[in-house]
Amino acid sequence: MKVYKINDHIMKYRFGSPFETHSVVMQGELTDKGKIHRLQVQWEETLKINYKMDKEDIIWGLGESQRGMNKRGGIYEAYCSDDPRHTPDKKSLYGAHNFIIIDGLEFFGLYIDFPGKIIFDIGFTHKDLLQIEIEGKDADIYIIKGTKLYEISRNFLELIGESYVPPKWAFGYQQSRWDYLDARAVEEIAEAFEKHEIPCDAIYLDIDYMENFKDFTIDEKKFPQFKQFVKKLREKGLRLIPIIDAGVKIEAGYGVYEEGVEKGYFCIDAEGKPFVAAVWPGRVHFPDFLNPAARKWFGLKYKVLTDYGIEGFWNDMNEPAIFYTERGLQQAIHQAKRSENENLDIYSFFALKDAFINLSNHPQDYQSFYHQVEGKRINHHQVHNLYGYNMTKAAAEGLQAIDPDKRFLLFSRASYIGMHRYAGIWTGDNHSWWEHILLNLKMMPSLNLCGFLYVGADTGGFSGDTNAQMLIRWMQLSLFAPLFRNHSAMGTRKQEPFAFDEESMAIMRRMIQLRYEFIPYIYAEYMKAVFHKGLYFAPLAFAYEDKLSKRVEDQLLVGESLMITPIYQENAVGRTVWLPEEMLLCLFGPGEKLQYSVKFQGHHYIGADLDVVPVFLRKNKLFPIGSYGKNIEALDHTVLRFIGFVEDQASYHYYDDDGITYRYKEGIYDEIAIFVEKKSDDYAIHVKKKGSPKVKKLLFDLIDRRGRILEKTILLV
Ligand code: MIG
Repeated sequence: MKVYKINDHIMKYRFGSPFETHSVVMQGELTDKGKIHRLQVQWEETLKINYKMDKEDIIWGLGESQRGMNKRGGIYEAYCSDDPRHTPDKKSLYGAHNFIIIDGLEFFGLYIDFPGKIIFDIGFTHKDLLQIEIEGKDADIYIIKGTKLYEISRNFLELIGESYVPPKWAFGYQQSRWDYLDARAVEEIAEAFEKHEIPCDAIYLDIDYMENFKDFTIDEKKFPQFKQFVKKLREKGLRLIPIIDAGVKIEAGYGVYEEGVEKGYFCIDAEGKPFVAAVWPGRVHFPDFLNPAARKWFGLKYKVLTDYGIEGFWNDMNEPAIFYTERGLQQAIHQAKRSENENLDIYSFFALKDAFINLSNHPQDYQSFYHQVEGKRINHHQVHNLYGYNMTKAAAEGLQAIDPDKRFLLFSRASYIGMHRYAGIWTGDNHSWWEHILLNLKMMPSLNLCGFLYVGADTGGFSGDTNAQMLIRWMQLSLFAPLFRNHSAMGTRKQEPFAFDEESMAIMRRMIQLRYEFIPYIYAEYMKAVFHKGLYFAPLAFAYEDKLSKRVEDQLLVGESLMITPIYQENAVGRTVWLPEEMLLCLFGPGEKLQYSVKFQGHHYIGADLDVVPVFLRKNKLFPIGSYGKNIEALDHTVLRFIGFVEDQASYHYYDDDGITYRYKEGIYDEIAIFVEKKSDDYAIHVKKKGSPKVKKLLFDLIDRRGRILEKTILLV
């Protein structure tokens, strides 16, 4: 083992010679200070880490995974998986995010940089034992210290580097469905948004826009004159976001396939031939995204679409998902033939059934292909978790080369820490289940902790049928998520806002309008999280250290000022909430007029009919709100309203920038520093601007502990 000091808070312990994942951006210096204190490490066939947890210890982290924000009690597997049923027993989802914080008697973060499989048994087998088994001998282990949860997360986020920043329009509402089969269908959706006056920024293109599911092609029959089509929608204020799949179709005459074979850019099998798997288009090859040349080649292919005017992409099936391989298929067919004249009993029947069910994403298939890295052949299974990450890195680098100053929308399904610097993620194929609203809520802060800030779930649920009420309640959570997208699967009930009755649609319209009204806050808080290595979504424990707050699993802090308490039970007209301190309850509903009430610390039952979003404003904080518009570009922020709950003094940093370039990196952005001080019966307000903010007038609704509202206006000159 080699020990490196990264900085005053972070130590790295290197076992063997790990595969370079590029997940961290800090190197550190070799020191001779030995042993990982606090952890028991066994280095044999595999690397094992054991830790005896205290009774009260809470374990945060693991990004995209099942169960609670507190991971204790569960067993998890870091192995990017395409599993379309996210039931609570599932050990892995699409991402591998190996960062946890141990919060209790001892207090530290633990990051395991290892590209293969890891089992995190967090008090599952034995309630007090944290047992981590790394399937290999070569790994980097980081210990991250801090005296507060926020410090540990900040130190970790510094270690892994600045998170991806999408264009500002990507904070608008986005409509998707795996069912918009041709240009006409897309146009109908666009027209419906216009007709019903529902704001929207983007419409998604799922696999059907491609010609026979071939990446970087357009089906000209279904989408004739694509360039004009993109332009036409753009004129309506909408962007089109096409999907890109990891598998490249094997088809003579298809350029991407032929070039890939010729240049040796695909993963290979044991004999050195391009590895064959089957996904959408039938047989495909997988680009070898660990090979920099292949990455560059694939990344530049996105130009085919950017040349049509496309400004955003979602990368799918990049775990990579495998429907079947020839090996598995032959085996299953063989088994079926053998069973033909048999009297199938419980064992033989299930064996037959399983032979087909287990065809997809079979472990043996992941072990039977190879990457070529710096002249070495590496079995895919050992670096499995880097695949989607590097596909997305390829895309990000390609897009950067295509248009260096332009921010593109980019998010991926599979991921590994490090990818957060290049793109966001969506949380994959969830269901229209009430339980998944809650799962979505719990996952958001865990993802932020692992660097992924641009995140969101398929609002309304991907699989299964939603109803209007579920979609509305889900929107009430998603309207705070950086990625607010409604997406659903083919064959399920339609779930665009106008697919329901008038009354429900009106509520959904209002929810989406609220999203646009909150943009000044959402965008500022997102960008500040990026710059200051903070969390956009955080568990209450990150701001309140009392015992009760640490255990709250169904409320979230959003940015520095807000706490949200979404409703996730069918037919509920309110819920119980825990207030760690006195807060201001703001009820956002159908009308313009807001209802405020001051709530004391403690448990409360809060009424919230279906058309009402309860939002809590923390004490001595401000919440900027604008007016809505038909899309992000149409927002008029010359007037902003600041709601303040001020006991003695409050400050807020409002941030904005051009929303489309990286000029903010050179310090070109707008800022308004606001400081409010309570003076017996009045308030003194100071504002200071930087840059040239569009805001000219600031309206204040200042509320004190007794619930008295004072309105003030400040002109910004
Ligand atoms: O397994 O492209 O998660 O969002 O609609 C289905 C079709 C393949 C999975 C994605 C989903 C997308 C779907 N894809």
